[in-house]
Formats: sequence, structure tokens, C-alpha cells
Amino acid sequence: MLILHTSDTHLGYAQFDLEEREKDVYDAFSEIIETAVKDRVDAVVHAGDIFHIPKPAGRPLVRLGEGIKTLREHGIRFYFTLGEHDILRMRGTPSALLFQRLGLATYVGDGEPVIDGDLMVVGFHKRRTIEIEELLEGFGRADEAAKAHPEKKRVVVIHQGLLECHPYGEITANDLPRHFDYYAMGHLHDHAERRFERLAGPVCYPGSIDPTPSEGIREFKKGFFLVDLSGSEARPEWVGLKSSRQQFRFEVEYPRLRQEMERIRKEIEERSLQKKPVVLVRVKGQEIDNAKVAASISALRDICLYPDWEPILEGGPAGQEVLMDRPADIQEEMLRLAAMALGDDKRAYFAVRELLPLLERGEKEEALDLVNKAYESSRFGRVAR
Ligand SMILES: [Mn+2]
Repeated sequence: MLILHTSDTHLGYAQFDLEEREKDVYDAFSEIIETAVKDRVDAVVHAGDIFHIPKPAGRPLVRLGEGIKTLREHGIRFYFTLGEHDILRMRGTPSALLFQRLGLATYVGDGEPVIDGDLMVVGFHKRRTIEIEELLEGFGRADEAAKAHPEKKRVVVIHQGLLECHPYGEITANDLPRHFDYYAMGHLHDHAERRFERLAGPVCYPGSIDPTPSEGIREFKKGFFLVDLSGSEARPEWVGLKSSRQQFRFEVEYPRLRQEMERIRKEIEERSLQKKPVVLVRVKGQEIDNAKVAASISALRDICLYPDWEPILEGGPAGQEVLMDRPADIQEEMLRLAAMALGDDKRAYFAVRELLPLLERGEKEEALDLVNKAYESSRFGRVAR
């Protein structure tokens, strides 16, 4: 039995609001669907963040529908859970459930095991930190079901961050149900594959399929997992996507701007890429003439889809910088600045990602509850009295 595991497709996202970048995401998604058909997988498992926003436009909806249709025409089931991008701050039915209602795909995010032949799939949609207890209860029930079916290939689909893989994780490997052959994870945008002694199978994050707002401009490799479940142990293989539009970062010395730009041009041309890349040039130096740099950068437009630049200021204290343009992701920028001010990633995450959204919505009671819980559980250490 072979399954394909993908997550964080963020269909509908368009980096820099460019149509080309929106299309890149669909190209990556199509490549995944084509691979599932070509490799004759038995099922595709999507671990959440299917769409970039909870109310996707027509195009991302149609793209998902086309992918599911192609899979169905080849007898491949599509199992999915939902991430925070699919459900956050939303009332009513998440859009992706349309395909479940039409009987074209199988939603597994409610913790109810689904058995189809030799395969058992159970999943959980994204929970916030204050909802973790409910999630852990669900894990307990899923584990009982898995234990009762040792003859099946058991896959659990979870959209949460694992602390062992990411500093902002909400759960640990100790929280996970033990008796699954494969842990199809979503939420982290970098790919990861981990094994834990107490768990029956590997824990895998395929990562996002294209860079998303929080990832900025940098070199990357995106992909998905093909998981062979035929043997006694699951064998996951992470497969890189070929259709990705590349992104590069260059550092240049301002006094040598002209030569450096020639070097960058040559380096890009030598790569003979199938898609014009996205490029960030970081300019080091003093008294930088913005207009002069901007002109040099836009001269790259014939070979780059999106050339951008930022200055690296010398001399100032570490982390102090001036942004010339709006950061690609203002949320991520706030997190970074908060971490710098507080000197602590976890506190920054708590403030910006957990507390601030509640306060923005005016949910004072919930915010207070969150602070109290953090205090009572000594989440950030005990306060000396
Ligand atoms: Mn995501």
C-alpha cells in the first residue's frame, strides 16, 4: 500500500499579490496530483491548510475540485483535515467540506476513524492552545481504535506543531497516540521526519508546497511524502517538487554595486531556470542611495519575476534595521520584533500569535483566561515573589 502525504498547500495564496505566484502554487499542487496518479498511490492524505484563507475565491476552490476529480477518476481516495488557515475566525462550514458533502473526498478531522479496506485513517483539525485538552482526549480515543485494529495500516492526520520539531509547538511527541503506523502531520512549513521510541511509526511534516508569507525570500526545497505501508514498518520518502519557482538571496557591498549586480545577473543566467526567480538583494554599506539601488535592482526585471532589496546597516546594535518596503509578512515581522524586544521566542509567540488575536477581537475574558492558564501552568517559568 502506498499513500501520498501533503499539507499546507495554501491554495489561493499569491506572494507579492502576483498572479504568477498564485499560479505557482497551483502548479505545485498539480504536480502532486500527477505524481499520485503516476505512482498509483492508494490514497492522498492532506494534513490541513488546504486554502490560504478560510473563504477562498473561486479559483482555489476549482483547483482543489479538479485535483480531487483527477484522483477519483483513478480510484484514489482523498482524505483531509483542516488547518487554522481553513477555519480561523470563521463561522459556519469550512469551504473544503463542500467536497466531503458531495461525497468526493473524506474529511477525517473530527477524530472519528474511517476504515476503507486495509487502511484506517483518523484525523484532527487544528486546535488552539486553549483547546489542547480536548485534542488530547481525542488522541486517547483514536489510540484505542488503533489498538483494536492491529491488522490495518493505521494513519493519523494532525495539524499541530510538535515541540520537538519547532520552538512554537503546542504539543509534544509524548502527547501523540502511540499505535499508528504513520503520523501525517501538517502545520510546519519546513519538512521534517522524526521517529520516537514510544510511537509505532514515523512522524512526518511534508512542509508547505511553495513559500508562504512567514517564510520570506530565501532558497528553498519543497515537496511531499510518498509512504510505503506494505511492509511491517512505514517507509516514508520525501519527494522534492520540480515545478517550483526558485528564490535567491544575494549579499552585495554597496560601494561595488555595479560589479555585484553584474555578478548576480551572470549567476542567475547560468542556472537556466524554467521560471524567472524571485530575488532578494541585501545591500551592505553606509549612506546608501536608495534611488540608485532601486534602479539597479529593477534592471534585473528581465530575468527575475520579482527583484527586491533591503539594506544591511553596519555599526548599529544587532537586529536594528530599517525596512525600506513593507515586509512581505507584517505578522511575521511583528513576531520577530517582539522576540527581539522580549529576548525570547516563546514569549513573543504567546504575545503576538495567541494573546493579540483575542484582544483584537475584543475577547477579553478569553484573553484573561489564556494569561491565567499560562501563569498557573508556569508556562514561562515561575515568578519570584
Ligand atoms: Mn500552513
